[in-house]
Amino acid sequence: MENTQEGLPTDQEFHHDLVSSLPLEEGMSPVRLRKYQGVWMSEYFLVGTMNAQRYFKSRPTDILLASYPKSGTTWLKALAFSTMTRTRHSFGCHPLHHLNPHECVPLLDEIAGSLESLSEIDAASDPRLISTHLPFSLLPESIKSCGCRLIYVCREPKDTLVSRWHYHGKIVTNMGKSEVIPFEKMFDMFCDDIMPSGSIWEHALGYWNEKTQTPGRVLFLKYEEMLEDPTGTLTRLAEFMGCPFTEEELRVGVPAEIVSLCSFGNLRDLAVQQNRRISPGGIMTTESYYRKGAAGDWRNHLSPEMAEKLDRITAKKLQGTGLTLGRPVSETTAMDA
Ligand code: PAP
Repeated sequence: MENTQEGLPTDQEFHHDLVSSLPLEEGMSPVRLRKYQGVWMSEYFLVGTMNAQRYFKSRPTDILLASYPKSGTTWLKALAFSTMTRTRHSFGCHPLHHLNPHECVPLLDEIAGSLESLSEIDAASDPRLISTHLPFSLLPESIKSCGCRLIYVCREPKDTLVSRWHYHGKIVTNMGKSEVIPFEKMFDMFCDDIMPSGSIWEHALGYWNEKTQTPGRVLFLKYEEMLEDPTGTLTRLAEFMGCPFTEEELRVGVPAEIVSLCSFGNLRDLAVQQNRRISPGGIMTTESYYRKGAAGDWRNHLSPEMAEKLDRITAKKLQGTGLTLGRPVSETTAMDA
């Protein structure tokens, strides 16, 4: 698979050297960010990203779950995995009872850090369910060109930021550190696109553009719509994945069973019971992926000025694209009144 000629650096050594030569940002310590191909990325995922770009061979039958971090990935993985494998597992003794959704659907950017794990994905049978936090521009060429289906989940930027900040606090604690980045500092970095996986707006737009250019290739989901109508979302998901629910499944309530298995409360309770360290890098725990599981928590963290600033950036970045993320402050306030 890789260059092993005597005297020459292996591709792995080359990738490690390349990572350490990239521009570094330490404002989100202990997470180190490196600018790679124009995007700020978590250093931890960079060798995996480079390996994936170089070696990963996508197939037209693959289904790729893509998201900006903290946008609903865990939930989407649970729903897609349990829908795709529903004829193999009974709800009474389901893999999700002992595995975290992240262990059921591998993150390409992480797993490709080990060429051995990458070859296990290579050997997996169709259809493969794989996930990524990579922006569309950084995806391996084989994914871009092979025509495989992409499912993208996006979320209100203000809530994504809040979720990220809390998650960052868990990283800090789990690594035995004490310095948590002030929320205001992360807010500024978020506005300036200095975050793992780069700009939330560019990220969403990359997949949105692919959706508009290649009809039928991308299912675009919104976290808030999933909360409002989980069964409707699941029905669309199953149809898009090519395994729609049959009349009989609808009659006996299979979609409701899946929604309930993957509900925030159920997955969080299972994670508490599982109580294990998992990825990335064995730092996080099974519980780390569940906090509030709701829309609108930004109101408890952002000042009105901060919310307005983020809404302004969102409106400007998405102007004329047809894509919307979240709702403007005035609309939210009006609804709350
Ligand atoms: P990741 O990028 O690290 O995989 P991701 O799953 O995308 O994280 O996002 C985590 C958010 O999804 C958390 O949001 P919060 O911090 O605002 O609470 C988490 O609580 C939420 N989440 C996880 N599972 C579910 C679920 N089953 N239903 C609804 N929300 C969920």
